[in-house]
Amino acid sequence: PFLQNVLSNHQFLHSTVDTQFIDENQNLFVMKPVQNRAQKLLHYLGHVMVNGPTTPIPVKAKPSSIDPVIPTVPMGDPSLGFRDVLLREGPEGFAKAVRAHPGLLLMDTTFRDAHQSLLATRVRTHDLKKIAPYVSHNFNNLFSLENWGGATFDVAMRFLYECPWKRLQELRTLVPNVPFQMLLRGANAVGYTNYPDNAVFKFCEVAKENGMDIFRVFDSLNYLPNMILGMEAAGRAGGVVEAAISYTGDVSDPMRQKYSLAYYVKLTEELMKAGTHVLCIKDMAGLLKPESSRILISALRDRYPDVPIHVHTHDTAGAGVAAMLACAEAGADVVDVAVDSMAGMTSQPSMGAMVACTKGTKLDTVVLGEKHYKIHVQKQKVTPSSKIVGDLAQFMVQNNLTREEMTNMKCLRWLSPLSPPHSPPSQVLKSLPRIEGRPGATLPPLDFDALEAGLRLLHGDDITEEDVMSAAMYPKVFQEYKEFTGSFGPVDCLSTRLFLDGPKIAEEFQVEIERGKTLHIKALAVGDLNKTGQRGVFFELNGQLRSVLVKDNV
Ligand code: 3PY
Ligand code: ZN
Repeated sequence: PFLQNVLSNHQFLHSTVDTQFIDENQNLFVMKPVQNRAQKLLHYLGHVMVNGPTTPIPVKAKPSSIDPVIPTVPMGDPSLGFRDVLLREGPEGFAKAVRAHPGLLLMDTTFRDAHQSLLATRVRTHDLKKIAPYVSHNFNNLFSLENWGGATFDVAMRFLYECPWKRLQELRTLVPNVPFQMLLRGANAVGYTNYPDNAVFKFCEVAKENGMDIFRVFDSLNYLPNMILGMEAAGRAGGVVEAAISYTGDVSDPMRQKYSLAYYVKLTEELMKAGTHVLCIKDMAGLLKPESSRILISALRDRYPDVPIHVHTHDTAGAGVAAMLACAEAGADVVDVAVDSMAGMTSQPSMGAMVACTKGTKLDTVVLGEKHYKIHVQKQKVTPSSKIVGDLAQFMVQNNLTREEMTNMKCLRWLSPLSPPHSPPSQVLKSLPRIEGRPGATLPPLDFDALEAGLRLLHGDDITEEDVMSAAMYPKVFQEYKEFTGSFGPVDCLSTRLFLDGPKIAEEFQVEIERGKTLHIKALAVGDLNKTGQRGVFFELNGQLRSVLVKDNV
């Protein structure tokens, strides 16, 4: 949807080109006049009005035309929370305070995993910011608010055209008292690939500087070297390190030997040696049942009486509340929940249910009175192996392979978490290069200065340290995000309905493009298709008539 010119052409920038290149690529030498932000936003709105959403959404339903009512918060600062303990006493003191807390603590996943699980990670900063003050004032007793990492980093740029770092900064200002928690994919940081070690270290450092507190570090195969790298990066940045064991199998079934209690105990021992502040059991597939919860958590509690235990699950099978209650009874300090309207199914168990089930018991969450979660009732599987499983299923369908044929290919046997592959079967890798050991260990360090210089050349001088990290994690996605916002302006200022659906004809609305600078816009008309396949879209902007020409792709 946006125009490229030579300044963002890889061949032009990175190789010698001659006049033939100019002859063959004349379109790259058409320089679009620089538009101001307001005109760019009109262009965006016109584009959506003509062509529909710029973000692939898997449902046909239109966003509601009724703006949600945002609950008010009292004047003044919110009450103190666990972040105040963390800032005062550091990660070790924080861990002690968590252990000393008498009731059950909760992590609210609504700002990350819940919408990653139910809404394809499409919740925008615009909306998170609106509810953030309420969360800060009323949910101040949470262990943490999970609001970053996992898929949110990528999706913010790729589909929502907004900066994930700005989300973190803005939420931090609005929620000063509740610790923020993120999901870090071990040595893969927030990506799907291997990064040089220094990129992972720098990523955690910048995340911490921008307001992140607790880093949940996992590796989908529990591959210890990758986990330890992520833990070191989070710890060196000054964050709370929460090493997470990905749980699979069923420890209550004596017939299942591979992921036995002994397996989890041994892995915990390694993570404790590596210096985790908090231990997490990450039941990403929702397999924990009350009995397996009791067996697993009481074994870990007995061995490690001082370390906080935090349990994460998904309510996929509907047993989430029962399992989390069993975990809490067996000695877990924290469990993950989501607000009721975003809970259940592949998301986390409901906060309201956990609060109600523990009320008046020794596990009382104390956190919330009923009045608070009234507001919320008004209305899968683990990365990257979830993607691998999906890709594998497609591969089997495309090649018409049966389960037996796949098993004979021994494709899956080398995926053994505690013993990294010796030599993956040739049927899988064929002639692809093999990496022995931890991939990051053999990658050359990332040259941040060179990366920054290249980005400045392409996008101008307002490139920040955070932008450099975004480009380090997702080079292509970052490039496309910059091109998109270069053409269409700060679309993160638009309400979600306008962002997805554009305005209705004759609708008047306001857009605050920066503090104190508000645009008054009225959508007037969409013109007929002209000979070149474009339509004029007409607006009133601050009382003046404006028009944009939009290519009709439909
Ligand atoms: C992610 O890595 O995004 C996950 O949510 C894994 O559970
Ligand atoms: Zn999860």
